[in-house]
Amino acid sequence: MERSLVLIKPDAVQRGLAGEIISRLEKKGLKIVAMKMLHMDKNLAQRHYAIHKGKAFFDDLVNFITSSPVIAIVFQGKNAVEIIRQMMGETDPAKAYRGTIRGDFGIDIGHNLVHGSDSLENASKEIDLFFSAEEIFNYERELDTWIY
Ligand code: IDP
Ligand code: MG
Repeated sequence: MERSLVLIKPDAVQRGLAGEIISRLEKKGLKIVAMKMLHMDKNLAQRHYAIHKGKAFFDDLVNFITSSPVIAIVFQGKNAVEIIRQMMGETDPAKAYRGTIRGDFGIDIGHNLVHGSDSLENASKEIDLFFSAEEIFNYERELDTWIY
């Protein structure tokens, strides 16, 4: 089963949208296997967004993601990476379809509420940045036999 790292970003936590976002992903059938609240420091932010270093928005992005606590979650499920990207919607909420998290709740690209890994390779790297092996749970859910 695939795993993906989701961050409920500072704007979503501040706006009281954490429950709504987690609920959407849970109701889809994805399983939470790790979760924590943390205030990201600059070092973690720069490592998490290393691929964007040098871009015009990099400093704003690091300042934003470290401005207030986030909730980090590992979701597990078949095609979890792609399903979560679809449910998040386009990076720019103005272009994101209604029915997606960003399309329903966001307006500005700098305040797009949620992060989700964009590939299996990056998911693995990002999960390792936020969680130790002991913080990720292996458990069975009875309802998985009704999802798969
Ligand atoms: P993603 O979050 O949809 O994967 P990325 O291109 O990986 O989008 O960009 C990472 C984050 O950087 C975005 O979620 C957004 O918060 C921010 N970002 C991306 N492009 C811009 C921009 O042009 N202006 C301001 N912020 C941006
Ligand atoms: Mg990305």
